[in-house]
Amino acid sequence: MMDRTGSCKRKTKETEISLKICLDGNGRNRIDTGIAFFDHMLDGFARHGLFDLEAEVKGDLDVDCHHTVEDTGIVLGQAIASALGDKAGIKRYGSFMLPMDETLALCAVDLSGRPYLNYQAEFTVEKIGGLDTEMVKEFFYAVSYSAAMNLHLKILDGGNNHHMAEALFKAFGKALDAATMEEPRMKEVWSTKGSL
Ligand SMILES: [Mn+2]
Repeated sequence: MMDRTGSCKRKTKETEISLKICLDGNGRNRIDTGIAFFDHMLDGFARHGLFDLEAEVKGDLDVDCHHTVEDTGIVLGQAIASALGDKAGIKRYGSFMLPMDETLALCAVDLSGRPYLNYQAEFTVEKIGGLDTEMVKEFFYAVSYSAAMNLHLKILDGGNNHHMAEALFKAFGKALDAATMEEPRMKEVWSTKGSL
């Protein structure tokens, strides 16, 4: 398989982002979004998905974290889509159930070309570090539409808000790793329609 790396740069009045992801990496990452807790989440995603990830994000954090987190999701989704190319010879579906102490998170992914987010997570605090908890959903929503993936995320059991957020990001990494993995028995695009 060719080098599955995707890069994306995006600049608006609100954010300036440069991001690169290699789907066949080993989890090495260099992430700076200006929000330490969000960096910690993206590190968990990359590390446990075995993706090499570089992300340099300069956002209008003096406003709040909204644009920074949402736009990072948009750019990450675009980079994933670009790394995947025509999606020939990959497993397409992936899912993972990730425990973190009292928390149990589920993530299921279909790299279907049809964006959809089903997100069920109830946080009980408004903020974790510098990250507004309502932005966790916005991040995954942005990834789902910009990568055109069907993404289901669910907290089946929770308690500690840090664990809940982290379990979602790690479960997403594991599920996406499974979905992007090569399937040697399948040479073409795995769809009855012939394209994804
Ligand atoms: Mn943590």
